[in-house]
Amino acid sequence: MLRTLVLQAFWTMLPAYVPNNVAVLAGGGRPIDGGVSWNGNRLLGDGKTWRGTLVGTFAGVVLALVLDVVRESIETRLDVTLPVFSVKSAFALSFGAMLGDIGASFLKRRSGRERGAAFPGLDQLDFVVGSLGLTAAVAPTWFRTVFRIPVLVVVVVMTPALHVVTNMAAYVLGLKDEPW
Ligand code: CTP
Ligand code: K
Ligand code: MG
Repeated sequence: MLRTLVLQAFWTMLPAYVPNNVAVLAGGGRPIDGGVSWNGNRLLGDGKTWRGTLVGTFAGVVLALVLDVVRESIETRLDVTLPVFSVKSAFALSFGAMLGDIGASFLKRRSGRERGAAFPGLDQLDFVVGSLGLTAAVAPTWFRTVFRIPVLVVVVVMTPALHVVTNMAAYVLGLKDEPW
């Protein structure tokens, strides 16, 4: 029961987990805010770039479509029912995750935090809120079918833990400047 929920939650959220990590690898180039400041602080900062956002979003969508292709064989192997991603849901999960992270940087700058500063809680959940929010908005029927309450609960509990572990790993591997 819990095993099924964890597998379903993880599978469904993979297209939301991957974009921000790909952005770390792909980032660089022109910042989205074009260097503009507001009340003495950058609008978003140099850590939110067009390239990171585009490549990250694209990676999430491609991943979802690959998951669709391998779904049936994984279902048989793991004896679990897994959701099918539509292009719309794939895009919303992926781009929503990037939007949530961008929104968090906007809030960090408004509270005077420099690029890279930690904002515990927000750092771990920004992309979940963005991802679920955008998906609920643009693919409401898909959202209601896939994100049943128990799945949502597992997503909200499991994601911060996964976020901490993956960012720690990226930091140890020298891919990220800070472990959050
Ligand atoms: N990145 C990017 N575009 C994004 C998100 C991330 O290019 N939309 C890249 C940037 O190189 C960024 C790195 O991924 O520095 C790490 O992402 P993150 O930790 O979210 O950014 P920070 O640099 O820590 O900036 P912030 O304080 O605004 O979160
Ligand atoms: K972040
Ligand atoms: Mg950071």
